[in-house]
Order: sequence, then structure tokens, then C-alpha cells
Amino acid sequence: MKLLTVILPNLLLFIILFVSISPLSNGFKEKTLAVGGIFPMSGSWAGGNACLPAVLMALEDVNNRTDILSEYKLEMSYDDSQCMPGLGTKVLYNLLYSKPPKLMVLSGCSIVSTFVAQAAKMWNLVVLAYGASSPALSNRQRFPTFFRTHPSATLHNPTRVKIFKRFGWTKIATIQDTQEVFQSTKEDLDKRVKAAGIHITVTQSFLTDPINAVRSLKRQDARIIVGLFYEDVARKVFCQAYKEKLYGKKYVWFLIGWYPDNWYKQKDDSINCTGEQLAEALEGHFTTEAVILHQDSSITDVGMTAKNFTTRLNEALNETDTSKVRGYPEAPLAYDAVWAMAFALNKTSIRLAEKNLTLEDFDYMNKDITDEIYSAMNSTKFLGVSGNVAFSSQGDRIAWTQIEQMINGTYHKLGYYDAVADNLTWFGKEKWKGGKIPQDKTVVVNSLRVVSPALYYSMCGVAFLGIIAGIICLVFNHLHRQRRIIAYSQPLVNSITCIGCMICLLCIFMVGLDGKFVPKHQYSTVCQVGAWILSIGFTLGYGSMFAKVWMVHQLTTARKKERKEWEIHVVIAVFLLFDVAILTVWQIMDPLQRKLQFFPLENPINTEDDIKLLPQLEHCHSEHLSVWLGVLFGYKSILLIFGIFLSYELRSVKLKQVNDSRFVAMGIYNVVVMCVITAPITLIIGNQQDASFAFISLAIILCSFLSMGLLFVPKMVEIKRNGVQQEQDNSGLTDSLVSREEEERHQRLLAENEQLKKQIADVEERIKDVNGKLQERARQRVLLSKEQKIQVQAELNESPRHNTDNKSCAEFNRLNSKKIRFCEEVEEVPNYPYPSPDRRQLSPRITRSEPFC
Ligand code: ABU
Repeated sequence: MKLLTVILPNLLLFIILFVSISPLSNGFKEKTLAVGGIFPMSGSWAGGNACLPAVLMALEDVNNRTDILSEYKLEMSYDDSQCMPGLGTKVLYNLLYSKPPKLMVLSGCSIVSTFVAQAAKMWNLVVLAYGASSPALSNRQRFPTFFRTHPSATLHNPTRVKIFKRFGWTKIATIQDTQEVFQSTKEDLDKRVKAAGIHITVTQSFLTDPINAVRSLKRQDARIIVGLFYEDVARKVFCQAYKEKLYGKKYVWFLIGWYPDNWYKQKDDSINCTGEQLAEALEGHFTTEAVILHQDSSITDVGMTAKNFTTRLNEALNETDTSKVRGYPEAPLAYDAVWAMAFALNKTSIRLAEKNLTLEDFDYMNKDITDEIYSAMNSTKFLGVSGNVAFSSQGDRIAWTQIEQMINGTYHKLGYYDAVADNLTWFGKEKWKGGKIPQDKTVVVNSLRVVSPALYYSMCGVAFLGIIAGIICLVFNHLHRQRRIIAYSQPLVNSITCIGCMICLLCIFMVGLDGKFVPKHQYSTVCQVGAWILSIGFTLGYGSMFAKVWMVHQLTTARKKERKEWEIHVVIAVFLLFDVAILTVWQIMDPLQRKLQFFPLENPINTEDDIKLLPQLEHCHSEHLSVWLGVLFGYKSILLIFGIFLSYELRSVKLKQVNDSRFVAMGIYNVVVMCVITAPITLIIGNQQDASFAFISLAIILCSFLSMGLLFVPKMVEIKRNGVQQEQDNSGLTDSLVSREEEERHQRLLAENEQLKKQIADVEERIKDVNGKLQERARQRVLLSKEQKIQVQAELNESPRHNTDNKSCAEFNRLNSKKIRFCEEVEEVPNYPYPSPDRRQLSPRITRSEPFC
């Protein structure tokens, strides 16, 4: 009995205690409230694997609490969405159209939640997402009944910007899946980096296959790359990054941090890269993720510490390596989502009671109860296992972010960022592959392409020798100016040619002057001086030779046979004036300036540095360069063409008065040929400084050396061969080039030739007439009989006309012999310019007349 009195009260106390705190106590909760659950158990984010056990655990815990929803037991119907919007929507409809009505729906995975939340408003249904990060969901107009315990992905962006600034990166690239969740994250990132003075230089997005997007990143020299995609796509991206070598010491990748730790080791048939290859490509990448486990060891409002929760979850999952379980990081959010729902429904039931309503009265038509649930959710605040749970006006969670880096295949914490307080806690444990912070872009170093010194000095050396040779020629020309061979070759013109060649040779020194010798600001002066020197040098050198052949042509063709020496000088002066006029106008209106031509970037040799060389080539340029060159070259080309024509005409002429005209003609040929070859080739190889300098220099050298050589070497040889000759006074010869005696003879012959030409023309006219008649007769002969023909022939023989024809024939023969005499006389004059054309003119006529006579 005594034993009974001791045991009974204790037993009763035990029973009371057991009933109030044991899980069996929910047996007192006789009414049930139905909620729905949509869990992605596979697909892009298979977070349901860890979140569903966490939700079931939370439901049990809520139902075990007598102080929350004391009359109601929460029951959840759920299904798998595979993180596919279509399937997720189907699951929603199944939940909606199966009894009892669901007061709320839990959902995960942004792409499913977007569809579910958009549709749920039509059924006055509140949706609470435990695993949806899409910033697009923070839109009250579009999703009026949506809440989430998962922070928005925009939470990562301030953290990313903070890190960019920390490492001094101002140029970044992005690559993202075209899913709305990632597009909206990228849009938010755009705004934030812009505000921080950082530029997104490359943006790549892709629908299913990231191959081209990754290639494009590589091509556009992306260095700091933010990747926004689900983990299955991340494997594809990094497989391609591995193939494109878009990783290593030059690159830094920023990825989403909520992938499971071993995400890249998962077997994936959609890629042909091994886990090791992915690990190699991923080494050193950064991740950012929200801190979603309460960091404190205190007991939370849900009756346990975060650590207790983890232990219980691990037991429920029955998995030693929890990093392999999809959705493990989000499990606290799922657990807290159930508690948030319970707290809100609890508050709603109290408010509804005031209106004589109950939660059981909820149906999809009853907006009042939905409004109550919505407002209760809005004001729900508690400390959960994921930290402080509260909802902003957009229904978002606020949380810290943690930054991690993959070092030797495992994620290491680098720090935390509190965006609200703008406080970055950095542990300084980051590691860089190359031992230093990667650059956000390739450092481009300008590299001026200059003429190779060996080439420049050798060409200048030859040009210098040419100038010395020119001086020797000038001295020789002056010393022997009284000698017949010099005196009859226009010594002053020879000197001008020589000076012109020397000026052209001097130009080689200017053409090769580039940034190696001349500072930038003086390069324009070099251009202008070079243009003047080359133009004047050419005009003096070539123009004087041209003037000489022109003079010879005048002497041999024109009626006025007396030419003064100064006329040559006038011709040269006119050319020079032309040059000066064009160059002056060019100089004043549109002077030559330094212009850089850029070439594709090149890799430097013998350096490990992350730099590229930008080859540059200096050019002389003016705005209307083509016009000026067109004018200058146009008139010089006319001179060249005319010069070569005159040279051809005078190829066999040898005048005593201008004894070197054939050598001058050869010099002109040479200049023309060199110009014709050099001009187009230098246009083609203008980008190759060495080749074009060598070509121009060689052309100038060849022209100058050959012109001076042709002009002076024969004279030097002649003078050397004849030794010391008697000096002759040539003053009279230089004054008047053609003697009176020769002139008169020449004029006589010309007049006689003209007269003969007229007579021949008369005779030919008559021959034509007779020929016509003969043809007429021959025709008639065919018609007549043989006798008639003989008769007609006889008549013809006796006819007076025949006598006339015979007379014509005799006249023609007389003229003809006179003409032959003239030709013979002309032949006697050696290399007289007319014989060739006149012979061509006369000979056929003589030949034609012979058969007739
Ligand atoms: N932390 C998982 C988020 C998944 C999603 O937004 O779809």
C-alpha cells in the first residue's frame, strides 16, 4: 500500500509529462491542415534529396508542439518536380485538385517556383519556397502570394563586387544560362558593377550548349569570369573551359556556391571530360553563397541549436558523406520554411477566430483567409536553424555571404561579407596559381616596328658612297668642261642630273628615319622634308635627263632647228617650279603627319609575363594623301611616259651637238623601269618596314648609280683613252647648236621632200583613175567575143588615152627616180631622224608603181 502511494503519484506525473512533451502528444491534435510540397529529387537542382527529410522532420517537430497550431496537425502531400517547370506545374495541379484543399504550398528550384507562384495566385494560394534563388521572384506584382526562406541570388552580387574591388579588377566577363533565374541575377550584377566603376566587357549566354559561349570568352580575352548556371550545366561549361584552356594562372572563375562540394566528380554522360580534368580546370575558382545555418550555438525559436539540427538531419539522411546529398546546404531553409508556415498559420487561426472563421474554412475561392495567411506570413519573424527568418516587402531573406576558393581540390573559406553593414571579413588565405593576382586583361605593350639597324646603315653606307661618286662626277664634269666630249654633252645639265641623283641618295637617310631615331613630335618634319627632298631630287635628276632628250628631239624634228642651251634650263626650271608649287600647297593645306598603323597582337618571346605586343608602324600621312600623291605622281608619270617615248624615238640618233643622248635615253629607260617596278611593290609591302625600305633604297641607289654611270663613265673612259687632248674652244658651239651650213642643207632637203610628196600624190591619183578604167575594160572584155576583144584591144592600143597613160607612166618613172635620188641623198646623212619614217612612207608606193610601168 505504501508502495502504491509512492508509485502512483509518480506514475501520474510521468503520464502527464509524457503526454505533454512526447511526440504522441500530437495525438491530441485531432484536426488536420493540409499543405502541399513540391520537391525536385533530380534535375538541375535536385535539392529535394536533403530538403524533403528536413521538411518531414520539421512537420514532426511542429506537430509535436502543443503551443503552435494546438488543435491542428499539419499534413503534407508532396511529389517530385525533377526541377522541371512542366512537371512542377502538373504536381501543383494534382495538389490543387485533390482533397483536402492545401492551405499553402512549399516549393523548391527557381524555374519550378516561378511557374508555381505565378499560377498559385489564381487559387488564392500562398507559396513558400525553400530553394528558389531567382531574383525574378522578388516581384510582388507578378508573384503576389510568394515568400521564400531562400535568399535571392542578388545577395551574391555585392559580395562579388567587393572581391573585384579588393583585387583591383575593373574588367569582368559573364557567362550564363538563359534561364530567367540567371538572366535576372546578371541584370542585377550589371547594375552593381556599373555603380562600382567596373565594366562587364564580355557577356555570353547560351540556351543548352555552352561550347560557343566558352570559345567566345577565350577569343575575347575574358579573364575574370562570373558563371551563372546550375551544376549540371557547370560541368559542361568547365569541360569546354578545360578544352579551350580557359583556366589556370591567367583566369579567375566565380561560381555559385550552393553546388554540393563534389559536384564536378559526379558521373555525367553529357560531357566527355573526366573528373580530374574538371578538377584541373576548376582549381582556384571562387564561390559565393549565403550563410544559411545559424552560426550561434544558442537554442533557436524552433527548440534546438543549428548543430542539433545538423545531427538529426544527418541521422535522417543516413549518409556519411553529406556533401554528396543534393540540397544539403539548403536543408535548414526547408526546415525553417515549415516553421514559418506553422507560425503564420498559427497566427492566422487566432485572427480568423476573431472573425468566427477557422483555417478549415479555407478553400481556393476564399480570398479573405488567403489575405490573413499572407499578412501573417509577412509579419512572421523567428530565429530558425538557418538564422533570423523574416521577409522583406519583396518576400526576400537577408543573409551574410561566405566566399570560398577551391584549393587543391577542396573548398576553403576565404571570408564573409555582410552586405547590410558593408563589412568584409577576409582571412587572406587565397592562393594564386602563378603566385600573383591575375590581371583582368592582357597588358598590351606597344612595339614600334623599325627598320633593322644593319639594313639602315648598309643602305645609308651605299647612299653615302653614291654621294661621294656624285661629287667626283661633278668635279670631273667641271674640270673637263672644255673637252669636246663634255662640252658637246651639255655639262651644266649633266651637273644638274648629278645633283638630282645625290639629293635622291640623301633621301635614303630620311626614309629610314623612324621612331628609333626621331621623337614622335619630330616625325612629321621628317616626313615633310623627305617628301621635298625626294621630289626635288627626282625632278633635278630625271627632269634634266628628260630635258636633254626633249632638246634632241626638238633638234631632229622641229622646223626651227636652232636651240639655245638656256631652253633646257627653262624646261628643268618649269618642272622644278611645278614641284615647288605642288609641295608648297600640300605643305600648307594638308601637311604630312605621323600616323600609326596597328597590327594584330603578338606574343612576346622569352617572357612568362601576361603581356601581348601591339606592333605599330609609323607612316607619313595627310588627310588627302591620295589626292596629293595623285597630282605629284600624275605629273611625274606623264614625264616618265613621255620620256620613254622620246628615248625610243631617239634610240639611234647621234647628234654631234648632244653627244650623249643615247646614254641619257638609256638612263631614262632605267628610271622608268625602276619606278614601274618599285611603285606597286612598295604599295604591297608597305607594311613590312624592312622590305619596303630596302626596296625603295635599292631603287634610288640603282637609278642614281646607273644615271650617273651612264652619263659620266663613258666620258671618263673616253678622256682616259684619248689622254691629254688639245683644249678646244667650244664657246661658239654651246651658243648655237647647229651650224648654218647644215641647217640650210637640211631645209633644202625638207622642201624638196615636200615637193616630191605632192607630186607623188598627184601621180597616185592619176594611177588610181587609170586603174579604175582598166578594171572597167576588163569587165567588158569578159562579155565580148574573142574577135571583139582583139578589136577592142586594137582600138585601145590606137586610142589617144593610152598615150596619155603612157605619158603618165613616163612621168611617174621620172618622179620615181628623182625620189630614189632624194632617198639616197638622205641616206648619206648619218642617223638623220627622218629617214626611217620617210622610207616607210615612200617605199610601198615605189613598189606598187613598178608593175604598172
Ligand atoms: N540554392 C538552390 C537554389 C536553386 C534555384 O534557385 O533554383
